Amino acid sequence: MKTFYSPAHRQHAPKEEFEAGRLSPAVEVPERAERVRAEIERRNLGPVLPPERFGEEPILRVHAPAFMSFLGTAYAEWRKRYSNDTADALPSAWPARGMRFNDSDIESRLGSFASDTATPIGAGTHEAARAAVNVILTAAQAMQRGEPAVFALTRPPGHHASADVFGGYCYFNNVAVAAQWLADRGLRPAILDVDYHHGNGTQAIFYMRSDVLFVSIHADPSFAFPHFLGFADERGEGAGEGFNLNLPLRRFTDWAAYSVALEAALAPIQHFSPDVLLVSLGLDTFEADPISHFRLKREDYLRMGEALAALRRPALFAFEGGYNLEALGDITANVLEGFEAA
Ligand code: SP5
Ligand code: ZN
Repeated sequence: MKTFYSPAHRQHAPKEEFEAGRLSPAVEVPERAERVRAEIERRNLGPVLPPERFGEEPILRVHAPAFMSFLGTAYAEWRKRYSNDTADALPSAWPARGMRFNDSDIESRLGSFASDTATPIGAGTHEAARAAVNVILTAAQAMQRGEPAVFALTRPPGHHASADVFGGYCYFNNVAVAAQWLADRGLRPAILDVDYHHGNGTQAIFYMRSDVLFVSIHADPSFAFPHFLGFADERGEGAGEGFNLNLPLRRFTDWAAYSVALEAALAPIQHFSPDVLLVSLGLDTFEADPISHFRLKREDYLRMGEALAALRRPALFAFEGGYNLEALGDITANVLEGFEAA
């Protein structure tokens, strides 16, 4: 299987996130993608290839122009405002209920476009996020040209970003941009999101649409991030009704329960009959993930890959979350290898 990868991701190297009442070391760090690339090379899973450049246009098919330009200039504006401070940009105030929309300065723009305090914008964040989009679009192009399966080693991740909101370590929604790019070329995409956290951004982008199916298996938002979306009664709206499926699971879910949910997720995908399956591949369902609470073991990821292969559809795997640096390469490669072996 071909892997698409750009070293530009390293320019996004957040040091800290504000979480659980304190600044703590960032978990969404460059080493994540480097570990995965190293394991893919070690196992000889296939060539690791650089992305092509696709420009802004495919991003603007999904993201709002004001959001796009905000991400392009946010760090420079932040530096100008706090010239002696080298800290990454983080919001500290939001337009909550009863307040007015305002985007007249960098603080109000950060509050207007951000959903949390864990997604810093640093000097290289925009460049890295753009490279991740180029990585996944190059992978999508390979699918369009007939590749049966590809891996887009996207970092930063994307599934928490909506048309005009960044958060959850995500800036541009890589998978949504790729799905739209494929749909624009007459292909029928379905998205399966297996990250521990609900893919709220992806869901929001396609919620009113029947041309892109979105299915997500994740920790129940009644106790897990993103807290405000991802419940089972969210089934799509208008033309999109019935084209959104959420399968929230309890704390400490193991493979026995997870695999039942996975089969339940695959049935509607089979019925939708997509030309391409995009997998938002989060690996934070691992038993020793530092921020999550499922209990999948290393070998379970081989089974996951095999289960996905049973769909007999072309598949684009896109890297999302997963924070256990020591296991990340192994469990990611297990999914890809399980898929190829089946
Ligand atoms: C792409 C992705 O996986 N984003 C996840 C963002 C989750 N951010 C908040 C997680 C809160 C977890 N709290 C655990 C306490 C450990 N300090
Ligand atoms: Zn996650």
